[in-house]
Amino acid sequence: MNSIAVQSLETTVSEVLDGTPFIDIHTHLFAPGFGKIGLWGIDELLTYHYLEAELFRSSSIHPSKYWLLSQTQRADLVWKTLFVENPPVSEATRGVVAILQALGLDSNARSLAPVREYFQNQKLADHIPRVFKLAGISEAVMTNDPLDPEEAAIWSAGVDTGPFFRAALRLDRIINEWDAHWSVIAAQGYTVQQDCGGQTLSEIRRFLAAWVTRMQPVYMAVSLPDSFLFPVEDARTHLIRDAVLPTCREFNMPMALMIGVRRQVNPLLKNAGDAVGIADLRSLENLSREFPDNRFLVSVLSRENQHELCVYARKFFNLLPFGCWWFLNNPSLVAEITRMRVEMLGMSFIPQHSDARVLEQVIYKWRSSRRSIAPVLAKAYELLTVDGRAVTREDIQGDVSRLFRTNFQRFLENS
Ligand code: FIX
Ligand code: ZN
Repeated sequence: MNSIAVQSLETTVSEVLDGTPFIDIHTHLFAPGFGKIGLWGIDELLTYHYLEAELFRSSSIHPSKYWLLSQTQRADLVWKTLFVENPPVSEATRGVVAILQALGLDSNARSLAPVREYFQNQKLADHIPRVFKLAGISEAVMTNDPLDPEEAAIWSAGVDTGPFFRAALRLDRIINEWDAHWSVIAAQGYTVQQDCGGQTLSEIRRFLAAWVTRMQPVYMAVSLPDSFLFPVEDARTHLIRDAVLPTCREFNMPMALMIGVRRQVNPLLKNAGDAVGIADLRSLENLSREFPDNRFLVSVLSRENQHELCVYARKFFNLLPFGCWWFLNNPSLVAEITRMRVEMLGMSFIPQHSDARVLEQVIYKWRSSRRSIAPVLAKAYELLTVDGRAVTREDIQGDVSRLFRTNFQRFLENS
């Protein structure tokens, strides 16, 4: 048995992480067939809401003035403020530098002209596999909203998601904004009512089944506020309990719950205007216990909720924690959360997803996650070795494949 010496563990772990293509289980990317709703290229990278949030802290421009600029002008201002006038040390700004370096561009350049020229010369059909290879991912799960008029039209017209993308049926508008959207569903010929009465719930099951057939999603998903409680006497509880979860069971698919976002605490910042809050995870306890035949992929946004999530995962095997979502996707927190999960759950979780909104972001988000997770796994193997059990490369490969591929695949298949 070729056991790994303690001093070689981190190198071996890094090699195995780099050599294993991951499945990116949650992104906001789109297959080429979706046209311009799929974002890529330097102007999209620079006007990413993470960078816009940082821009408003380092520039005197008021958001209302910023939104009046063209996207090119906005990108120029972000570049000037966060990359030229200030060193790009934050996770999100450094990410852009890492992308330029990975694509062989001059990441020290101060002018955007050569970078824009590079992207203008890219063909998406060649660019996507190159970017996925650089990111070390084999496929990405999209976020697909059946009530987004532009996207829905593309699905209705028929679209091939291709080899690199899988669909996920995202239900925020239905579950969180029922009062604003029930009439849109009614207009599509479903007998639904605002009060969820009558045939509403069976009609929503029919609506969901139609979209499952059309999209072939790998899971259904919803983001939920920090104030989310289940069960309570509201439309959200009815829709989840009597429409979404039964349909998930019917099609044998998990439901992803992303809990803890406070939407639009500062609407002036648009996508950058969302925040985080500590959620009462007893809702998760109730869901996991009351629906043992449903499977829940769960990510929580608040740092303070991470430990509880691990404890609930130890109580309910139909609950699979995933990712260091959004404001947690920073090296210090990825290391902290991953260490806690290894200590409490072994390898029975999914450490990360990219949440990429712009194609090339998968490059830095996965480079950064690999860099943060390698020492955490190596430390776990070091402690195991010191405590008397030798670790082999096969052990490490098995665990890494499990963390970034088979835990997800098996949870989808309920196997
Ligand atoms: O709800 C979500 O899927 C969030 O990831 C997004 O709303 C958020 O804007 C984001 O891009 C986070 O990284
Ligand atoms: Zn997301």
